[in-house]
Amino acid sequence: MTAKIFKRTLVTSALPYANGPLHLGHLAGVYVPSDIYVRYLRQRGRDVISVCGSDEHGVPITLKARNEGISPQEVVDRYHAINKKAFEDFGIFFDIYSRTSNQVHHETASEIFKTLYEKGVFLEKTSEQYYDQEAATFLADRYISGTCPHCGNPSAYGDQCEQCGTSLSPTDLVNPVSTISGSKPVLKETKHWYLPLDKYEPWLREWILEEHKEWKSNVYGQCKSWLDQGLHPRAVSRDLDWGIPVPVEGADGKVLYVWFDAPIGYISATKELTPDWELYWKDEETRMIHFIGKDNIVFHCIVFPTILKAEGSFILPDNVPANEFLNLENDKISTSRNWAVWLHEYLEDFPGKQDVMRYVLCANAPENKDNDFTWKDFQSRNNNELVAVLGNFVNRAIVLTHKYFEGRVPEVTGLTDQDRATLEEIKSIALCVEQSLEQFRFREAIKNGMDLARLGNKYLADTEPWKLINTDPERVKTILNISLQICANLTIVLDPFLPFSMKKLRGFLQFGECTWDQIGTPDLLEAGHMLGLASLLFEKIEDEQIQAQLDKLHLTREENEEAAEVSPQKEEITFDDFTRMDLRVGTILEAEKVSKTKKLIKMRVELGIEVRTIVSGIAEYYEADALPGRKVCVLANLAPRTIKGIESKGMILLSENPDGTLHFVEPSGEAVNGSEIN
Ligand code: B3M
Ligand code: ZN
Repeated sequence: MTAKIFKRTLVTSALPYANGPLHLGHLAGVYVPSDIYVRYLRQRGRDVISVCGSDEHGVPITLKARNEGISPQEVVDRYHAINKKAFEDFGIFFDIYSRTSNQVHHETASEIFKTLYEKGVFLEKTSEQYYDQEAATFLADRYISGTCPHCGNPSAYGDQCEQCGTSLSPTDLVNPVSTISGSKPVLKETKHWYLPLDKYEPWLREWILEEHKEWKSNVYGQCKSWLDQGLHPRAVSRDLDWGIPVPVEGADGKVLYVWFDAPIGYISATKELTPDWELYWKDEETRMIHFIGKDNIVFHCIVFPTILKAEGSFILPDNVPANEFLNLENDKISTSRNWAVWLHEYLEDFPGKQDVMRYVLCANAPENKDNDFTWKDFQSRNNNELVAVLGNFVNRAIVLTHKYFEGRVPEVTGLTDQDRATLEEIKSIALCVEQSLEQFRFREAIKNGMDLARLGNKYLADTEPWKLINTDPERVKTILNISLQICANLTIVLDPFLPFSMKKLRGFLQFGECTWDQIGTPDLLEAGHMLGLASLLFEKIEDEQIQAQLDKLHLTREENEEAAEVSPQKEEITFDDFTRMDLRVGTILEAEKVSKTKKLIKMRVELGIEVRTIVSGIAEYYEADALPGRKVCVLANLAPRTIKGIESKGMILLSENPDGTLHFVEPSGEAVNGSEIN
């Protein structure tokens, strides 16, 4: 592969659906890497723009609106604002954060659809789809639920079973139900436009499998597997009332499929940003890079490129560095189960610590396989790496300079071999960072970047200026000069990763912004330059703070489990089945713990008809002594069972509390022994 030289770069980051807030998984997979990459290119002085925005169409938005009883527009207005702010707060920089409900986007997407339509690219097909007669609407896949034919999950969706992960089509479901009205949907004919991906398959094979062998293996592999399975025409319109109307005759009530219009959102955003947008979209010397998560690979590598190719005037992505997923404390991140760390909540709990999270997410990015975020790892990376390595080095260099030289950068009085080697090392570290970033290896890049701080720490530990100051102050001047040069270089090398902290560090050093080319140049900080005052660059994170986060998650888990434990209704029974049960009021006469058991209490219960022995597993909830005299409900005609050698005749009814403890179902105070319960 000959490396092509590009004049400019267009970076796109997946447009998040404006139907909910952003969490750590979003940042780790897409936005931290894209932001690092863009900041790095800028520092190198490259012509680069970065576009993103809200994806405001599609069923996820309409579902949210329906759930909350508000309009789709209200949903997208709310989350567009929230998500835009979350990105800003985390220092995720975009030249534009647009939205697909904008006029310019509607026009752009319509135009592209029309161009393809007029070129005769689409197939028009009539097919049968589920229709909800009560709600008078066709049902998007997500609006149909039913039993999964593979695993029997009774609440699978028309597009996917979340229990076994199989992707489904609505007609696969057993007993489909409309989630809008609860009624049984009927099949009805409807016309749609299809993108004939199959026709583009030979071209896609050549373009991806031959010309882009350099793509990340997870991306290349997924594309290859799609292509090997064979592509099929894909509908690019939907029967829905939210979205961009299909811009041709006879398409009433139909909108563009969200995955047709959303990637075009990158084009619309660029248009909105600059009148020169065509330079970024139509010039072969532009390099386009899509940052996405793995669930978006097929759309960015196969569907969107096919649309662009069919249109004919646009460039194609040069690389699609998709990441895998981030899990949270060994469990899949899930919005519906609230198993997530929300960006805004993180910043409330850790104000000013954006860089810590950026660092951890990058160092632990799910680059080639799914990865796990844990709060323990977060704490130890902060304490052992950011505080102990980076913060510690910077602090020592600056504090010692204040102490020995009144805060002025001392001059170099002569270089030893170690000094020279250390200075040389700065450039080679930067080169490693560069190479990793150019190959989208962000984990490796941040590790390499931190090597510069490790270099500084080692240099100080080896040279021990605090010992030399009394015997050889001239030598100390050189040592601190070199240490401060390392600090200055850090502000450049780590800036793409830790923009907030490097800004702070520049403040400590009274040092301006530099370009990547300046890394390793002599005397970045000139002798005599006055430093500013330093405070701590990073603070230790205490066990209690981590415990609080874990507690919060555990509370969520407990709540989920409780919700999940409301067990589904059992199989239907007849009235006769019910009347076969002899339920009666009784009074406990005696009670004693069954020896050598933890849970069992043996009771004598007056049932009106007779006195019964009943054994029940309630010792964790009741003291035997407190039981005589209590009224209980008893299933009297349950077949006798022998428990720990005691024959138990009947069962006392208990109800379960949310915490799992059991309590007597109590009859009213006036009920007498033997009264029937119906
Ligand atoms: N909104 C899906 C997602 O957030 C979608 C990405 C669009 S990128 C053009 O996963
Ligand atoms: Zn299933």
